[in-house]
Amino acid sequence: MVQRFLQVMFSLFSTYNLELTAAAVYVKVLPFLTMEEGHYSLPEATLFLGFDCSTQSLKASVLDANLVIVATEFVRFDIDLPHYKTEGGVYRDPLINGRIVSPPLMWVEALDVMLERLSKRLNLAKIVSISGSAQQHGSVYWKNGSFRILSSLNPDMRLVDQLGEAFSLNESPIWMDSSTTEQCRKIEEAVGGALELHCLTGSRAHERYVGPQVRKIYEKHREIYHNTERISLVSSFMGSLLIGAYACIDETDGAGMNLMDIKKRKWSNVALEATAPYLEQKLGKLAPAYAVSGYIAPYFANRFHFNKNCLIIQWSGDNPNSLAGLTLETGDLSISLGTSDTVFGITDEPQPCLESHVFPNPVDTKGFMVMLVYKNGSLTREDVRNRYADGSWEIFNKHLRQTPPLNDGKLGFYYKEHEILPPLPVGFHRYILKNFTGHSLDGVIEQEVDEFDAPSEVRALIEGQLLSMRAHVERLGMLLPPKRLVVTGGASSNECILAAVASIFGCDVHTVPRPDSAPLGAALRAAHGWMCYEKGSFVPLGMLYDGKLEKTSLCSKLSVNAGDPILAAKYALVMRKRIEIEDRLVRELGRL
Ligand code: ADP
Ligand code: XUL
Repeated sequence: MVQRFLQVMFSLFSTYNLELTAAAVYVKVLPFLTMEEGHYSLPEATLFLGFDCSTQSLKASVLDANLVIVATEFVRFDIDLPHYKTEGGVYRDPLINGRIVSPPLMWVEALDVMLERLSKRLNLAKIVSISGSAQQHGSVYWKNGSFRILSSLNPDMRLVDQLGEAFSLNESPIWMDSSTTEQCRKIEEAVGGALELHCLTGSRAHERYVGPQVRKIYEKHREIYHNTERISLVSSFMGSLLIGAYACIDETDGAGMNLMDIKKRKWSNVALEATAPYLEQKLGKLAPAYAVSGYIAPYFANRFHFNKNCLIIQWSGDNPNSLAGLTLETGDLSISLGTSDTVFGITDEPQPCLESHVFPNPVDTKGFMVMLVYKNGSLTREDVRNRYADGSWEIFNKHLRQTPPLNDGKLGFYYKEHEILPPLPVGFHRYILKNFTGHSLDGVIEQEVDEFDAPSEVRALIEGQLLSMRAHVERLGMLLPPKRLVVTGGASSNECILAAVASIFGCDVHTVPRPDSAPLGAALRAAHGWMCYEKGSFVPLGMLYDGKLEKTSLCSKLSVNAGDPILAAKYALVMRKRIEIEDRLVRELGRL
């Protein structure tokens, strides 16, 4: 009875946008949390599930009560769901420059397939809470009247067979999209400039952010805008499926929209007005990452035998969840080498810098996460691998081993996609630094060339990507070398790339047991949200693992020792030259 009452309460809270805090509806219906040697112990035999709905796949990691991974699973969009005909999980519009989208129904079906797979391997009834990560900035448009479909799912049918008509836009703009440059400039102008918008929302206007995307839909497809009752981020979309109601947008992921007042963690009227009318009602409320979104919908309890008490904790972005899974502290830095490359850390006071993205700290009630983002990450490395290393990571690594550090002065800029940082269009630019001795830049001149030999291409790509990161982290004023540098994401399994990170950053490089830290972080946040719910208020995340980190799957290990400091100093010189060339390219070709 109590359970049913709470489910109804949660549905009502989500539907009518009432503020939902764990404390407000706190009733103890789950196993107890106990305090032991400075940390909280989760109840024996409980499991915590974390998802990551990323660009190319849906992944899952399951943690036990000791925070040890007991299962992982993934559904690859191109391979496991070939009927959507995506490439790398996306569609690139051949007619509209920079338009990159994904079908939201594919994410729905991926959840069907994922749960079918997990239910064959695990007793899902043991899962007490679920959270998730998703690619940031993607947006989903629910058609007027879709709440009814979402809240009355039939457990005898798959989700995909019930939600086909739920969207007013069947192709969701995603983080790779760069088709809204015009809207970005108009929004910045309306709020008083790029820096003003950065100070207000945490970022200048970015093409992939939801605000510019919504403004474009309002300007160009007004009927779609008016036929939309709710706009979700990919994160809150997936959370909505699990609770069978519209989930709030998480404050951290919500900062990636150019719509939220970063200091107040509330929608900003100024930014809303600069974007589109009646927007706030379509967005619903914001909620902190540790909050409960609701109980799992009866659909999942009936179809997959989840416990009806299973809590859904707010989903967040993949980068914020990685930060959680890597247990980052102030002074640490993480490099994530996934489909996108990102560099992020935590700070109390972010510097106003137009290149950075500032979000509320995803695992605390105060402080900020600061991040740099590159669109040309793994897919560009794959492209160069396919062109110059026969499509093989082994040959790619052989090229890296046989070329000297600093690449004999060969520098490359590889943009297979329109880049975010710097804002340059598609194109490859290659230079050879003449007269470079490694001691100073005096007399060094760059000569543009068409192509290098294959091994040098590979080294120029990797060194170029990492030098850019080091240079822009320096511009941000973050601690370098960091206290701890942790590398994650698919390419962090490549030891040659890790060795290049150690040489260029001149510090030790750490990794975590698995390269996919986003689903791991989500599973940890599921446990954290459950713990806060149990306590009836926010509890620091560290209370889950302080003093026992090394016994968990969260513990990072030293993978590569710091490179030679003399070499790191030489890289610093090349980095200065590279930034000079980059600034010039931006002046000549950039989208500003
Ligand atoms: P996502 O952003 O979709 O979560 P992942 O973190 O799962 O991406 O990373 C996927 C990418 O990892 C692939 O596109 C692939 O290029 C890259 N990858 C996998 N193995 C290697 C390797 N040995 N060397 C370099 N990159 C790799
Ligand atoms: C972050 C960003 C990407 C996506 C990739 O701002 O755009 O890292 O989150 O999934």
